[in-house]
Amino acid sequence: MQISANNLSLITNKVKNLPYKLRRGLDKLPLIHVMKEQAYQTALDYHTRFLPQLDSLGTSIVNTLRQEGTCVVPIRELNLISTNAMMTKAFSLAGELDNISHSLNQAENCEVGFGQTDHREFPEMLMWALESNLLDIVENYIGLPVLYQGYAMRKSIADGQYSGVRRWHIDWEDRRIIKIIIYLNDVAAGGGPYEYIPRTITSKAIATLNYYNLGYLSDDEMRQAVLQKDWVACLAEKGSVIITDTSSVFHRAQPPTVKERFSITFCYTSTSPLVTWKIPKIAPQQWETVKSRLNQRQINCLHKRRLS
Ligand SMILES: O=C(O)CCC(=O)C(=O)O
Ligand SMILES: [Fe+2]
Repeated sequence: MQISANNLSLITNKVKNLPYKLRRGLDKLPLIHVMKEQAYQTALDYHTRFLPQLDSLGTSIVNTLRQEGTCVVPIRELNLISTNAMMTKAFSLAGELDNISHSLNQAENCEVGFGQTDHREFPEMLMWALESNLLDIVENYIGLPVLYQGYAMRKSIADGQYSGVRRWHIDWEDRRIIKIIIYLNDVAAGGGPYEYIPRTITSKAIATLNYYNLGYLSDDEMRQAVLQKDWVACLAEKGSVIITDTSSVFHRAQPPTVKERFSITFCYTSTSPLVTWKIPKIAPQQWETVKSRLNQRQINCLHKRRLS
């Protein structure tokens, strides 16, 4: 069945103001699902001709993401000019996080981040997240124009508690997502590494577990579908960058037991994601200076659009 762009945008317009849960329910209806998939495939095919050329590092990262779902590189290898400025800011924010008091033994307090009102987007983060060479990699993997959703800083308390993103799950912000997690301290065993299950094994596990409710799974539940030897913990040094598609691999932040973990996560999706992060925007005066240093493609990465 062929669906015209007009039909689709009429329908998406009508449903876009519905609450998430209802919308997700509607998306699962066979007709709507087929229409959305067709529009998505058409958009992917159309955009192929506009994909930027990659150098050998970019090609190898995208290939690893397609096969494995995750790859780890030292940040200096990305060769981005704004890395120093971004990392300096990230370490200073990590210092601020370290001063936020938390009470142990409360599940909701085991991951400490900034509240929505504490921080605006910072120029250092924005300039790094929008560097052309990085966007080239993200766009080639996502296959569509990219939306930069924002970043989140986290301090993961070493209390061994299993809650929230410390349990196995798959993200559903979009059909393809790129999360870039940068470790701000060395992460060894017991230090709460990012842990994932490679892509092909994840696909089989989704079928075995009938995982279509997008909830969190315990280690015992995961063991029923995937041998523990196939769980990959990203143990890596400070300044390591984990590039991962969290919509294609089961993953979690392993609960730290020995040492806390500080990290910053940048998130990218297509410009028509299923979920948009509610994150603080950059201050208007700062935006004026940042804007003059960005090209149109970089500015476009800050705006949502419809697929059709
Ligand atoms: O930070 C991590 O190790 C993973 C957290 C997570 O689930 C996510 O960022 O989607
Ligand atoms: Fe996640």
